[in-house]
Amino acid sequence: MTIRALIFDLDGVIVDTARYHYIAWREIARELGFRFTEKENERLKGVSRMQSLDILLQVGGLQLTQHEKEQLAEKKNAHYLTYIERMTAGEVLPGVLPFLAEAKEMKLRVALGSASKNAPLILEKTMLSPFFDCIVDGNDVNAAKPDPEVFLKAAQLLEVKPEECLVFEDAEAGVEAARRAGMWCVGIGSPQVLSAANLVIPGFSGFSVRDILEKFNSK
Ligand code: B16
Ligand code: MG
Repeated sequence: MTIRALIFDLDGVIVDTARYHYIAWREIARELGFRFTEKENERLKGVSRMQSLDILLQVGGLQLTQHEKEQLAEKKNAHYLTYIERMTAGEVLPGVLPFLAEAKEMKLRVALGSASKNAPLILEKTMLSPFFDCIVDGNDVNAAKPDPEVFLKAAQLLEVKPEECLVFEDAEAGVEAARRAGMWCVGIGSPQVLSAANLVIPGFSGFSVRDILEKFNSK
């Protein structure tokens, strides 16, 4: 078995947009009249925009109509975009740039598999778009992670088999999606939380693509 493609999640793996999501959701909660804490925000990581809103409303004990929910999600996104528009290459997480450059040099296929509908804009602002052969994001899928759809679509576009793909994920639901897709998975974060991953590293700093692939190739 040989890994031919790398698929990266975005938020929490390549950049840390969670704090911008948090500021924007907290503002919506404030307008609705309740507090939304950073700890509660952890539940939104890797989850789609509408599912995030459902969790927020659950925290506030509120029930709204579909129309009201759509308006709130739009409002949150407009607020979130004011932060995203100002993002720069300096916000790419440590070690990511050399890792992507090495993958390119090794002629591996590289895809993004993210729940975010803003993924292309974030890659553009952080100057990472040229590293990706394809982007599969929240605009392209019907089922959110832990459903494997996002990663299976990426493999299809890259014309590789699932077992030739290595996924990098920071969220439990994302690790599950990768494993359900029949792919290998490196968790970025804590081994306790991401125990379903084949390997867990704290971040990309100090890790080369060659080091990581050695652990998977011909397994
Ligand atoms: P948007 P990922 C996810 O990104 C975030 O982790 C999650 O908090 C967010 O709700 C979701 O994207 C949708 O984002 O509102 O921009 O469409 O981790 O899958 O890259
Ligand atoms: Mg993530």
